[in-house]
Amino acid sequence: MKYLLMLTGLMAMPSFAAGDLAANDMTGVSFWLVTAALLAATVFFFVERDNVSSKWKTSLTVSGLVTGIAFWHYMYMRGVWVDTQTSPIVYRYIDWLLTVPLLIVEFYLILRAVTNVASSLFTKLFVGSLVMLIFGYLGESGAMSAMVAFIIAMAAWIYMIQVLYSGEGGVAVKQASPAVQSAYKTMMWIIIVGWAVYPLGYVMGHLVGETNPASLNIIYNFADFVNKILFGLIIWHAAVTESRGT
Ligand SMILES: *C/C=C(C)/C=C/C=C(C)/C=C/C1=C(C)CCCC1(C)C
Repeated sequence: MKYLLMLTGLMAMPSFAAGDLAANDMTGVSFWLVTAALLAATVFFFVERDNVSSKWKTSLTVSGLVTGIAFWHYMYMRGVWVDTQTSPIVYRYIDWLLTVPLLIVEFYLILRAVTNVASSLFTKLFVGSLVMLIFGYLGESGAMSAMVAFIIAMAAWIYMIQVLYSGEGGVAVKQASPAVQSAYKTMMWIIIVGWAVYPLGYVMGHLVGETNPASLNIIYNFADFVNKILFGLIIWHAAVTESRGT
């Protein structure tokens, strides 16, 4: 209940966009849709903590924090978009800087719930994600060549996949319960296929022809929907299934 009150407070905040959303502005519409979905997901994850066993509660909290932090930034990002039709690069990367490490914590929690994991796994993923995001920002803000930044960020992302797939992560999960194993597999898909949508957005926005903020942002918004909300729902599903079984 207290969470609902908190969120109602958030919704009472003043409007963040000065202008109005145009009906033919599909990128703007996608900002609006994802903003609302992030708020709904945040309420859902916090309320659902009551329906899972104690070892899953932190995972749902982290999912709720990810969507909550993103909701906050989307309130500003959609305002920037509607007012200026340019990419809200700074808000976007501040959001990612907070939410990507939290998503990595989520991986770590899932593994730790079932087996001993080396904390070096977390460190490697954390460092990989920092390199990926820092170079993404440098490339998008024009501080360095968009192509060179892209190649370095791609290398960091591939390194993270390799750590999870063949490193500590892949080994540890073999001893886990079926529900955790399937959650982990789905999460691997999220990191490989779901996260691949971001570099696709970068390519469409920066590397083919003129800079194209409309394509870039509609793709990033879709990616956030998949990787923050869907990802959380997968964990929620595993948590509910496992909690019933015990
Ligand atoms: C909630 C936000 C998430 C999960 C953001 C993830 C972002 C990425 C996986 C970004 C990756 C990038 C590359 C792999 C290369 C080009 C630059 C980036 C930063 C878009």
